[in-house]
Amino acid sequence: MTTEAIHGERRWSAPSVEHDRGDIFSTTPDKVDVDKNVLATFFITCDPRVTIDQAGVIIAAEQSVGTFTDVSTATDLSTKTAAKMYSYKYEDPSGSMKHSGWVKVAFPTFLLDMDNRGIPDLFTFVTGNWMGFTPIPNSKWIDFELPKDVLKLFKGPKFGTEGLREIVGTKKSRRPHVGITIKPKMGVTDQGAAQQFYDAAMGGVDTFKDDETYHNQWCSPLLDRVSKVYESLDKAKSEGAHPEGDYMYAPQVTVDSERSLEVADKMIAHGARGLMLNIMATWYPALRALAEDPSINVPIHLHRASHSALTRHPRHGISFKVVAALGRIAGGDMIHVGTARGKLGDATKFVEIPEVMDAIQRPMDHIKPMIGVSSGGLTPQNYHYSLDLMGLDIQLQNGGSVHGHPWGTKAGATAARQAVDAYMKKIPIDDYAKDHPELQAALQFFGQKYAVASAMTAVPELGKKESDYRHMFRSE
Ligand code: RUB
Ligand code: CA
Repeated sequence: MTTEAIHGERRWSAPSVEHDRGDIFSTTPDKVDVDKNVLATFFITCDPRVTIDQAGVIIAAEQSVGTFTDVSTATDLSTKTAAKMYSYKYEDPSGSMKHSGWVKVAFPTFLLDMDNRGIPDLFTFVTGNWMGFTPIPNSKWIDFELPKDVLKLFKGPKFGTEGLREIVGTKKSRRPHVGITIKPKMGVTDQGAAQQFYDAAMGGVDTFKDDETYHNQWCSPLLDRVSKVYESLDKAKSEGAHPEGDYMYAPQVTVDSERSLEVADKMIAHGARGLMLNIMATWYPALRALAEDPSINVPIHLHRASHSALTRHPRHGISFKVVAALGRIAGGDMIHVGTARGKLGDATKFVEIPEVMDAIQRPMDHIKPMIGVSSGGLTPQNYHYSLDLMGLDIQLQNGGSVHGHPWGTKAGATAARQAVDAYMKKIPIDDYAKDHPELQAALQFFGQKYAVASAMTAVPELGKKESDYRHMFRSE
């Protein structure tokens, strides 16, 4: 006896390995109304029983009105409420390998409640259950587009690239900003942090921030530190440091969401003119609450510690491009995007970083562009890789390279600014270093120390080419 005989007339069935309801859950690109659908691109690898177009149908079904079997409760309304796979492409262009590739799915906006549920709703629909599906063991969310009406619900960055340049005083020069992080990561007192930043300011650093684990330390209470750091930066300014503009120190406001506004308000009352939030730890609601609150009139620096747990696997997870673009929509003014070289750099970054920069800086209606923060084992010697890849609207975020300079923090900061000047003047850094002793010392010190590491990251892993990584990031 068939299932239909037992249950009566079949109205419609959810696609699964056995069923295929492309008639309900798929369409063609020309039939997708971009004003009425959230579009998402995934790179997937399927069980050999399933081709990627079937997988696209499975995704669209599970994330809208399908389940693993027929259900007697399905109505005509259910069939009209379907998400649809509208495009797919096999990874192997010859078509002989049909089990991995790109699928694009359109989620009708009437399914979502972005007005009230915002980005959490987007995640629930777009990544939902299906990324754990047995027939699709690997999947990566690599891109998305929101209709204009949905984008209008978000305010985006209050400051963005131009607002930050206004504060730092670089609207004319258009040079990259030089940032500094407290080091060591932990165990620095509030007074110690203030001293580090004073020295860095005297050497020419523009912006200052906590490290990702440094927050309200027993040896450095948050609010005391905010006051002390700003006193030291004001002192540096009164002594002639940073004549171009203002300072921005972004102390960390990565706390439970319901406390973020209260903590931020206190920080601002103690003089904070910037905030740092680890978007991966709080996720988007905390950011949006801060960014869209009228009382928070300072830029928000987005750290991303722990993003690799989600973004690093080439075939599974969520691309950092998606994470960063949502950070922009939710109101971050600057965001870590990595380095091509240095302790976190590898050949994948040469492909990934331009994609991320495009996501945070391309025109997007009223949503302002962000500054990309390049960080992780940066030294004056490897700045140019980041600058070539990312352009000038970036912040070169230093830690070890400045505090680890053989002559100390002030000389390290001076060397950092000299390296930026050399780049802006298009003078080879070794030539520029000849009459800039701090830079010369930095190049010698870090050149010897990291020659092996730099050489390793300069060579694509296991003989692979950059193009071998494209599928991780490109929509195709
Ligand atoms: C940099 C640092 C940053 C991470 C972030 O310190 O601590 O938090 O590198 O990396 P240092 P990313 O300059 O001493 O390495 O920007 O890739 O998220
Ligand atoms: Ca750090």
